Amino acid sequence: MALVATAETTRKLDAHALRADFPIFEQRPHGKPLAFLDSAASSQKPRQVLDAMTTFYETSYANVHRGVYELAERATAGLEHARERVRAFLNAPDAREVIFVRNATEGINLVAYGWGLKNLGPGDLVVVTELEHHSNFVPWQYIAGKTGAELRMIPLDEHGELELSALDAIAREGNVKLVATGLVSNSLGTINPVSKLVEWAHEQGAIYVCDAAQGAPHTKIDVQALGVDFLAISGHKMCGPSGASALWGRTDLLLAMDPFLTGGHMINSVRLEKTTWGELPHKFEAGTAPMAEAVGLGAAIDYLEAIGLDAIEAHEHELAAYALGKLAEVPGIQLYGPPANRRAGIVSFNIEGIHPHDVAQILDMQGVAIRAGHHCCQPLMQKLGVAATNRASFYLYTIPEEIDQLVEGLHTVRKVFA
Ligand code: 7TS
Repeated sequence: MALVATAETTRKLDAHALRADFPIFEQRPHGKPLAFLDSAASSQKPRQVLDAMTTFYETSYANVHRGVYELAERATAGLEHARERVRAFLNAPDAREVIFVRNATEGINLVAYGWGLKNLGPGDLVVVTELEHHSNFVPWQYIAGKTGAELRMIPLDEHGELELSALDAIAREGNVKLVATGLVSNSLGTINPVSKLVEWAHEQGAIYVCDAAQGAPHTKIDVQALGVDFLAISGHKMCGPSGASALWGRTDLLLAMDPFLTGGHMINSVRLEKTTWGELPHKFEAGTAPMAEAVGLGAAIDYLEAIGLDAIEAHEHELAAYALGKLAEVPGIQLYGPPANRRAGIVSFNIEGIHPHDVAQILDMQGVAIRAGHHCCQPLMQKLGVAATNRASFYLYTIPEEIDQLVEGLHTVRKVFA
């Protein structure tokens, strides 16, 4: 098949060639080529990332920030180089604003506890959307409950896009203190108008928290251009290893916040009467850092930037358009979410009369890995009126043949259940 090149695209990636970087594709599950269509849950890792981590373990491993010996200094330099790579990736003003966390969930919880507990109270509103992943919903619901603040949801329209006309009515209901939304929906692929949301949040005197777990792998992020106050990324969804992600926050906000986790490394001085907190970013990095993992994340950023985020984004749009077109030909299919040009490489669907788990299980026998369930988006599932969907998600190494394999697999699923 031929993919349609978008007019704006300057660089085009060669997914067939890039696959050679990913050892996982060497295997043949159930004797079939692996069609890995679950990158939104976690991406595969290129050899470049695995090698960077192995080299770090083999040549530069020691605990960071503590030793005066050369090895510890080299390990510290590795970690701090990775921090600088994340800073540049997000165009953050200062590397001290980049805090290493285990995952995006921890980054969002850090803000919920560190900022929310201190700044929210009765009469305040925390605004999220019906699209949110539980990681950007439950922490806010929980902290609102603890502080007496209330949660409000920006509703979705029939395309699965935010109904911004609802914002004024929300503002009339109370004191909007915090707005937290995703950049890209993990279920529908919807790309949210973050700049508009930031502008509205700031007009209300609120801060804006961006869950960029799905946005960062897909599109170039510039925290200064977006104007966000906090932004969480998920390293394992953008070719990095599990265990190292980052939260970026504005210096003034981070300085005024309470720490999230306390203990070793995050202190300035510890006395019987009182402990004082360390400088940024250490105040928020209690305990031993995910050192090798952070080095892996830095290598993942090198890898993504060498390909080009613009090329990755264009590739995903092409795949989404191709998949939506091919899937629409499957009888009894219900597709969810916006048109291809307004979504990332994520497609959710249901096949009439067949439970998503049955669909996914039969597809597995054909080498096709997709996800079935609520995708940690139960409020969205409620809105769609379903308990679960099937979800295929794409990344820089996804090739159209994998989508063909999915569509063929779905015809088999229908035969089995006929
Ligand atoms: N936010 C969004 C939008 C996500 O998609 C996810 C994970 C998270 C936050 C949490 O990220 P983590 O780094 O804490 O793991 N999404 C999914 C998914 O769609 N299927 O499995 C995990």
